[in-house]
Amino acid sequence: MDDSRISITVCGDGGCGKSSITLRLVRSQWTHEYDPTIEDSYSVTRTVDGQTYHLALTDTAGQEEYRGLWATSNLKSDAFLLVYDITNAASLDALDYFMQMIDMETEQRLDSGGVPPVKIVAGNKCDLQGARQLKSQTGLEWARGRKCGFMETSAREMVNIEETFALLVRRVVEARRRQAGGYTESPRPEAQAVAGAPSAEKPTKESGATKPKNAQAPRKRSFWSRLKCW
Ligand SMILES: Nc1nc2c(ncn2[C@@H]2O[C@H](COP(=O)(O)OP(=O)(O)OP(=O)(O)O)[C@@H](O)[C@H]2O)c(=O)[nH]1
Ligand SMILES: [Mg+2]
Repeated sequence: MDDSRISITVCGDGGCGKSSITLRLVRSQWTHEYDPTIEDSYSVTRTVDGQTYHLALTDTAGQEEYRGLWATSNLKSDAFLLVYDITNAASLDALDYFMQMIDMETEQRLDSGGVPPVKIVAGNKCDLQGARQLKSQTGLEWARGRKCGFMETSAREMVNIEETFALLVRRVVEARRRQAGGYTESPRPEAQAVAGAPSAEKPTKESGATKPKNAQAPRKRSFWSRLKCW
């Protein structure tokens, strides 16, 4: 196995921002327009903790009418980014559909001694604070309960995009190491959740905060100090 290759499938409800997140990472591109995806693939290289990784990203269909076209090969990914829209409560419920498929895949891999897939939940559109329907705490608890990491992101304002993918990479590296060391049990929820998680909803305005390109947030910084929401 080539350890530098990591496949990531981006999934979630229609319109939650999967393509916007993916295009931000791949091309630093942003558009207000909404063009529902059927399926798009991208390759991108990133250096995380001094190691270069080749990421193969699959941006999948969220709209229900296109979900039937979901390739079963998407489930073979090393990692899943499960995206919801913080301004649309139904988009978090919609993640149950994807989570069920991923859980079945996880069981199969554990049964066959494979590496279980890494799962990170992203609450996107965190720039739209006035329209927020889901507290960060709600998303975090949803993610923790399902053994997923958690981030809030904004594709529009480029908040936590690089950080989310760096987290995915680190978790895949950890999962592979764990499996190589003979520990095949599913990772503990607390090990999968983001360190320094919030104890309560809090205002997150950080005016004048700038994020260096390709910034890798140091792990000791708190979740909230890395979460720059307007
Ligand atoms: N304000 C704001 N709008 C966003 C953000 N991310 C995406 N959008 C907008 O939300 C709409 C849908 O975004 P897409 O990225 O196409 O959504 P998608 O999840 O790929 O949708 P499907 O391909 O149908 O599954 C577009 O109009 C985007 O401009 C964000 O972080 N903030
Ligand atoms: Mg899309």
